[in-house]
Amino acid sequence: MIDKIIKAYNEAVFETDKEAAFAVVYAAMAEGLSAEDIVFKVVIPAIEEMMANITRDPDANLAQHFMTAQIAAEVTEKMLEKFQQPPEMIGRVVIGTAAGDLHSLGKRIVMGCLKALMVDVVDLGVNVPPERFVDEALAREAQIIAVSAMMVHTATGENGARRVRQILRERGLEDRFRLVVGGAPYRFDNELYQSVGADGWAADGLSAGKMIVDMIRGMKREAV
Ligand code: B12
Repeated sequence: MIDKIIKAYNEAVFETDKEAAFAVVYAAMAEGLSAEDIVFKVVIPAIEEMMANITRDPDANLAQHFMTAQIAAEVTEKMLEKFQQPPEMIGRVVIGTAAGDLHSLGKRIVMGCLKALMVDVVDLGVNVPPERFVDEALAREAQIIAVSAMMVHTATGENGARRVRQILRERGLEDRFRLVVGGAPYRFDNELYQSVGADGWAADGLSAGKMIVDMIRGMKREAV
């Protein structure tokens, strides 16, 4: 039964048909599949398959990429309400696009993947001043500050991740938060994240989600 559901869900996602994806999910629940199985056996593998397709085919359709994450986030949010035991959220991320940068699609894909991986996400939007990343991370008790930047000057400039790192240092908050970055400039130069003072980077939404989950788990282990 599960194979049939996975196939139908993947087809709906491939067609970027959110309604069809939800119809598959609700039909599967009517047949007895649990909300937990839908998230962990259907939704997350679908993101993995889409990312694998994109890696194989650099011309893969952006709409499919985007909608896979969007549908994953929405299905996960609905399923969380139906989990038998309230799921333990792994941690919290504040995410935004660097000051001066209005590109939002990559960030939204990362958010979709994080939600499907049980990470709470606070979306600060686009064009976010560096001080706000830090203030919100403190106010929301996040573990991770995530800065998306699609342009070279917003990735490397003085008002992006570099400044966030400086503020963390000035306020003595470096032990409290990890800083992660992503976006096209980091894909072209895999060492760039270090020169802007970040603790990590990832090339796509799913790797971003997994890196952040590992980082939060590491922080929790260190705190024990
Ligand atoms: C779509 C797009 C736009 C759209 C944005 C719509 C939107 N709402 O996002 C619009 C039309 C608004 C736009 C505007 C501009 N754009 Co534009 N845009 C693009 C384009 C074609 C695609 C970007 C995109 O969405 N990629 C798809 C997503 C899925 O990929 P991604 O963002 O890299 O995200 C993935 C990973 O990087 C990672 N990731 C992303 N964020 C994060 C964060 C973290 C923490 C982690 C871990 C991972 C991670 O996971 C994501 C999901 O897998 C790129 C070209 C390109 N091929 O990259 C140019 C591009 C980025 N734009 C560019 C430019 C110059 C501009 C403009 C200045 C154009 C102009 N003259 O007005 C303006 C800038 C406006 C501004 N101030 O921001 C240049 C930047 C050049 C440079 N070297 O700096 C590019 C590279 C085009 C080019 N070749 O010249 N743009």
